[in-house]
Amino acid sequence: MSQNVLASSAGVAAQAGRRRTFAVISHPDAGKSTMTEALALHARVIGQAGAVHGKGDRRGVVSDWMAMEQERGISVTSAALQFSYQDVVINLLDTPGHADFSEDTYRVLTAVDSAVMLLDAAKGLEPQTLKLFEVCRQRSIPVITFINKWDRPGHDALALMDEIEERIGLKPTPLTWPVGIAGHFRGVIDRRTEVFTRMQRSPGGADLAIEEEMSPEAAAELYGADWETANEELQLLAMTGADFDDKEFLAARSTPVLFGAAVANLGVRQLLNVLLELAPPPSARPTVSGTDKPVDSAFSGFVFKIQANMNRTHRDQVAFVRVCSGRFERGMLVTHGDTGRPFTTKYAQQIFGQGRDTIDEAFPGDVIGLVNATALGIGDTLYVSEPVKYPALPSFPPEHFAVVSTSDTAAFKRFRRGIEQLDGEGVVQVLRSDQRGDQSPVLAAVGPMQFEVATHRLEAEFGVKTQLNHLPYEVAARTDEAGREILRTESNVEVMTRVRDGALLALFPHRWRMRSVAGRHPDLRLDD
Ligand SMILES: Nc1nc2c(ncn2[C@@H]2O[C@H](COP(=O)(O)OP(=O)(O)OP(=O)(O)O)[C@@H](O)[C@H]2O)c(=O)[nH]1
Ligand SMILES: [Mg+2]
Repeated sequence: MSQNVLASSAGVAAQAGRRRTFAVISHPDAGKSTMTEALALHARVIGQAGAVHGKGDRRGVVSDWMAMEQERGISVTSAALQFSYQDVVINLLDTPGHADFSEDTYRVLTAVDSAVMLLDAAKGLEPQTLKLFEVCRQRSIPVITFINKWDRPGHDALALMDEIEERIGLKPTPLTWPVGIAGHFRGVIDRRTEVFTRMQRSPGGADLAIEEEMSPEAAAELYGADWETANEELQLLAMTGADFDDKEFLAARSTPVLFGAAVANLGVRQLLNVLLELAPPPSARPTVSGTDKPVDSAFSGFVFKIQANMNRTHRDQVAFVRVCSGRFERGMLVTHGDTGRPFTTKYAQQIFGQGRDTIDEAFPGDVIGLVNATALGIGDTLYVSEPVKYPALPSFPPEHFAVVSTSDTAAFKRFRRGIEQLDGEGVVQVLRSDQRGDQSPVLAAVGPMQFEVATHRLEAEFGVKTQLNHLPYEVAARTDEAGREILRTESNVEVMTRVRDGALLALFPHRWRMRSVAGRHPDLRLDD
């Protein structure tokens, strides 16, 4: 299904220069997985969109490989795809839009050099769009905006530009401009070359769009009022100085904008070309010591995701590593920064949704899958020669808590293994309570959908039916042994140990309850 695209020869810097590593982000349902598929189709990796399972069907989306994703038609976990296009190696990360999975999305954003933000033309800016734009701004991640679903009725194009500028404070610099309002998509004018490309959905929509460059006269004749409106809008844009500026884009102060419809492959080629032309290749990466690690120094990388049981024939655990510097060679002995132990990388793979191929080498920007790397945890650094440590990955305070248990005593070993696995992947956090004992671990989540994924996977992958008993807590704060003693005197408060790192967490029903307890015990340590 996939091809090994990691050609050798040229030096590391040159190899890094031909990588584009980006995440596709947005509010749920804006079309990220569809766009992922469309981009891969375009690069001719997949013969036809959806060809993996059934024609043009949403279920065929390669990046939504998990059973639950296919059943529900939503992404619950991020997925990596690698493919080559022209002379460039693309590492694409499709992220889940739902806020409950935003920890995963934010981790992915630490592993990319830019992001493609999708906006649903009919919905404009949605809550998750705003949050994600803000994260990108804080982290100085350049964002390319794609106004999607232009094949359906939606907002006015200029109004969308105003919304981006006013509500996000990011200057939109459209690279293409649509002819025809949302729902009457005729094609786009390239603002830099002024060339109009007429676009039509291929019959059935599962193949590349049919494109045709057309002279202004022919377009005016064919599209009359639509053509005139588009040209008036272009004049307005020119007057407001909404022109692309490389520096502003790379500093995450402006965002190039394109229009299209991923489901019909309209505007996808233009996006791919913009990614090649404008998205930044990997560059020197900040380390905790304060210095930046140059891409052409010795190999280093970090784990940003762990995922097990990706398909029935590979029931193993994969650690996803973003290569930050140097040349990676399969089998090379690297140091696991967090333990100082040597780690052999015999089973290195290129991941393509659920599929995978052995790879022999990789370069900065690439995402590699290390199979059965059970010693590795999320956020761990790997390197050769000079020690290096990359910053810790963002983690969110949990706000939902539930006791998970199984009445199937014969399955208890599998239950334990499953819980450990989900903890390692960060699907949920696992807490241990002295009162409740080992049989009844407590799951902690940022959002309740994480619980659904956890119980679904315990059943599907470990064969254990479980029950959840939700706990009436909404806030967790770090405390210490002395704090545990103090809190024994308080009702409606429980202290539990986070299994992953042994941290003691005090759970409160509300923030005000936490404040009132803290007020009564000035010596109590509580950090949230
Ligand atoms: N009309 C139209 N529908 C689209 C377009 N792109 C995607 N869709 C549809 O929108 C729905 C959601 O698409 P997805 O690709 O799953 O959206 P997503 O952003 O990956 O969703 P999450 O991963 O759950 O956040 C599906 O029914 C798609 O077929 C488009 O350009 N036009
Ligand atoms: Mg998706």
